[in-house]
Amino acid sequence: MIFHPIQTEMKHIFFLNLFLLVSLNSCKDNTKLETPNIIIVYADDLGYGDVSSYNQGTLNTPNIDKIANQGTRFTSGYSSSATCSPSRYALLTGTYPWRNKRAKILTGANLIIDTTEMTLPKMLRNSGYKTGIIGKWHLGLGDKKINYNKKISPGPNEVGFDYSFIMPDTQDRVPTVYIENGNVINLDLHDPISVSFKKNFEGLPTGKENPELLTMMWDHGHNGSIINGIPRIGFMKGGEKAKWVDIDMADEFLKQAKKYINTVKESPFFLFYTLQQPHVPRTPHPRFEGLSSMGPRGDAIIEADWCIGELYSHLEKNDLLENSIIILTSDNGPVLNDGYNDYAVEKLGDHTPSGNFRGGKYSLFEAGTRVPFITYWKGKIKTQVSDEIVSQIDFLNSIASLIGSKTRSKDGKELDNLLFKNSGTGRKDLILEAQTKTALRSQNWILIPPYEGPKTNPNTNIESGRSKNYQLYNLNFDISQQNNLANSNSEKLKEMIDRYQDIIGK
Ligand code: NG6
Ligand code: CA
Repeated sequence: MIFHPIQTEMKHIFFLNLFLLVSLNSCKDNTKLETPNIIIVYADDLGYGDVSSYNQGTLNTPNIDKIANQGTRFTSGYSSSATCSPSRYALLTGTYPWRNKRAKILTGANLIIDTTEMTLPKMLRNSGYKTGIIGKWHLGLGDKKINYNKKISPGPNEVGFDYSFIMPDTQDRVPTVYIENGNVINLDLHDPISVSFKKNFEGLPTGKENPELLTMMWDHGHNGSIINGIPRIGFMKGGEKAKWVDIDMADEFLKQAKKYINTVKESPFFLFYTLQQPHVPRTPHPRFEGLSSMGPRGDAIIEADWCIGELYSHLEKNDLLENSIIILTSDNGPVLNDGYNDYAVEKLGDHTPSGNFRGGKYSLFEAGTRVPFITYWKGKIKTQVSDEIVSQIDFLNSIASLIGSKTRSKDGKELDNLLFKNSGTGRKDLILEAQTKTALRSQNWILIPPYEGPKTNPNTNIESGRSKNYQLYNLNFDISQQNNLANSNSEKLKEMIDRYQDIIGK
């Protein structure tokens, strides 16, 4: 039979349709081929008890609760470290931070992720995703002395992100400028930026010498350059037009996040939305002032909660909720006085940022790393509470497994069933880290090996978790780690030490 041109075209359409039908069906059967958008909302220093759905504190976070109440809320979800840079390193690489000597709190440092290392955004990009980070970075920039007046590289764009709009380190560290794809926003070459963490630039005021210029007083550290009335860590000169406005930071990151979603929504995308709240200096926009009655720390959490609600509505308006996984968590536990006198301690009232847990940010005790941890996927993840042990270090492997990528990291587990499919079990063991010291959680037991150093940091008033003796706790009966069983249960102690040494390789 001879086809006329029009018939030939119809034949093509017929076979094309048949092909599409077959491939669609095979997609349906093979759930591995799902490519939902991945959005990780990463708060900075948000405590387990700061989120009201965890039923611990007195703050109200209705927008996070709405997501938690339609998703899986993990009660044993961990960050990999009790401080920021190591946690972020582990989340992105799936490698324990104590394996990388440079994964400590960074100040003006160079990039600590090797550009040849596998990362979550690289894995996703290799699988056809657009990848973007908006918010705090704090993983270092460049590979030699950073020149902020030129394109800065390597940075997020060299370790897997197609797009980056970042605050380089923290809100309390200079330079107080945003960097988009390696370029300082609003850079004026007639007013170049210089940065030093050693000494001040001649003639410029500092928090230490000019307290009369401050709108927020420092308590410990934080007495370098004054920017927007706030004294910072380090010294900065120039870049007047490029300096961020602290009270607008949350709105700026949110605006950029929405803009990013609008740009990439036609393809699968990964958005790492890394909020700056409630890290110091806490500078909620005036419209949130007073809403918590806990001063700037509480107000900043209300502001972060609002941002999360706005992001959710934006996804909803764009019909993206069914096809987007939202993960909400925090980089480390809470701290009240982290260097500024902002009344976080005085105005706390009955609120308990650490929940029932002992310690806080910087601590080897539970509150250092046990954080809010919520997964949401409309129509897929059920409303439930899970007590299984999960860690941010598992994101890379779990997401890879979910989307059918073969990439795996060194230390992550494939917990995609548990995180995204309402079934499966979590980890048995997890190494916890705080300021380069490590501990082991194994099932419901905690082992903290002996460490030198102060028991409590006099500035933050947080217990470090360190002791000259072994500590052994059974979280089943002692969630607040009050009864050290190291002496009374030598058998368990030995088993835990062996397990710890097995993993840590000592
Ligand atoms: C500490 C800062 C603290 C905070 C922290 C980093 C002082 C005295 N303290 O060195 O304020 O910036 O670094 O926090 O300077 S993190 O959440 O990014 O790890
Ligand atoms: Ca942090």
